[in-house]
Amino acid sequence: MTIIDPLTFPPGFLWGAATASYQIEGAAAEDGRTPSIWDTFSHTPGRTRGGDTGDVACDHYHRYREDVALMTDLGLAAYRFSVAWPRVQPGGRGPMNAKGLDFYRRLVDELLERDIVPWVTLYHWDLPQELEDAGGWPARDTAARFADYAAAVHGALGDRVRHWTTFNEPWCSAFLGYASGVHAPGRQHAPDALAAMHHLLLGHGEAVRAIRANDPEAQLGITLNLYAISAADPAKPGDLDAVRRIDGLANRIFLDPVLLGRYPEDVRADLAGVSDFGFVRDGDLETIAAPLDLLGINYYSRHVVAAPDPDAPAEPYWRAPTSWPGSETVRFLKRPGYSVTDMDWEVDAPGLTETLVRVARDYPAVPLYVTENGAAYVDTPGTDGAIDDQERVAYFDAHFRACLAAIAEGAPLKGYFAWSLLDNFEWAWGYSKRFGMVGVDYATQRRTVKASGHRYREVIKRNGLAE
Ligand code: IFM
Repeated sequence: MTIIDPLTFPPGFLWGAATASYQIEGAAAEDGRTPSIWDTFSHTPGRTRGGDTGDVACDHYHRYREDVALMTDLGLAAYRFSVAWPRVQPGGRGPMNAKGLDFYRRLVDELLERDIVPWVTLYHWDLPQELEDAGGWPARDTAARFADYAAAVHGALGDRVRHWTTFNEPWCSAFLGYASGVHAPGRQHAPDALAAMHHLLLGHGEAVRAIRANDPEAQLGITLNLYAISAADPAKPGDLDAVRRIDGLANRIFLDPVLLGRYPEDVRADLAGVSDFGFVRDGDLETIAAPLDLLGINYYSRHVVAAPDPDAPAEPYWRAPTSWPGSETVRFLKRPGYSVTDMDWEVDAPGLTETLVRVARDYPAVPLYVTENGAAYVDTPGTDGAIDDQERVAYFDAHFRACLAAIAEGAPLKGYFAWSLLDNFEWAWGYSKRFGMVGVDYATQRRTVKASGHRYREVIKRNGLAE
């Protein structure tokens, strides 16, 4: 009888770390790169904490060799990074920029030389500004532009890159970008946010189709930011309805079209006052539901929600209410006794198990990868420069256990990517939030592996936990 050690991951489990172009690359105006919506947004006074921009970030564009060496030092088997669209196709249409593509060619070569699997995300939020000026994601044409760009990047790198993610967290691009406006391009128009959502998904489906036509063996997927959602009081029907609404708007509105080929009817009904979904054309959902080889799940926290209660006004919550068109009345609650990260997100590792098991249960079978998971904490280097980030060590440890529990329950989880390899530009929060397993001193660009990075190396080496 085979005894499966409950602390060991299945053989071949893929251990990696993730980053994104605008958050680390810098070199914002080099070698032909043109502005993205995040350049414009971050250079607009008042949009980011302290006016921070990604102009320099971690200077990864120039230091990628050093960073890949760090990956080897950590023992990473895979590295998930994104391609900056305006670097490789300035303006978002027309000819490709050889110098921009060369950067990613060099990066991929460096990874392969070190036996690290390159995993490309085609879109992690840096839409070329010219495409935003032409209507952005609320405009249908942007989906076609994305598919062209995706096919061209695949054409350049597809001989060496086998794993492709079309979009990272389209919820953020649509709802934070076009509804609450806390992300680029900073628009606040709920109907446009829904049109953006649909066109992001359409772009996904069209890109999958285009890449598949040229490369039937490519591993193709999308990454969604999914949440565990629970009721403040499961005995209250109003709270349960709040769960249904937020699960609909956070999870099912993306999972259902991608994996089932339809938008959830109840969510469409919740959104009836916002949009008639007139942007959906015949055949779109078939395109969006193109068969996938994998699903990426980014998990950070749980939402605890309740029905409206005029006598118990909710704490202000940064994602509510404007990021949730159709759910303005739902209260997002903090639970006493739960620790929070520096993002003020509750730490809830069992929510990761719940999320993985739920996707495996409710949707057609597809290999799952945690493509992001991690935590921001305030790191204070010791006098010797060491960064002893024990809170992050504990966060990761709890989430590794959550992955093991999901696998034990039958979820087809094949890999895990820590967010993030490096401290980086945390969008509207600028450099004030640190997510890295490797610390970055932005004044000197010195990298320091934190205690969490050292622990990750041990976990990868053991393919599991010691105790
Ligand atoms: O930094 C982001 C990343 O770009 C997308 N997922 C969530 C991370 C932490 O907020």
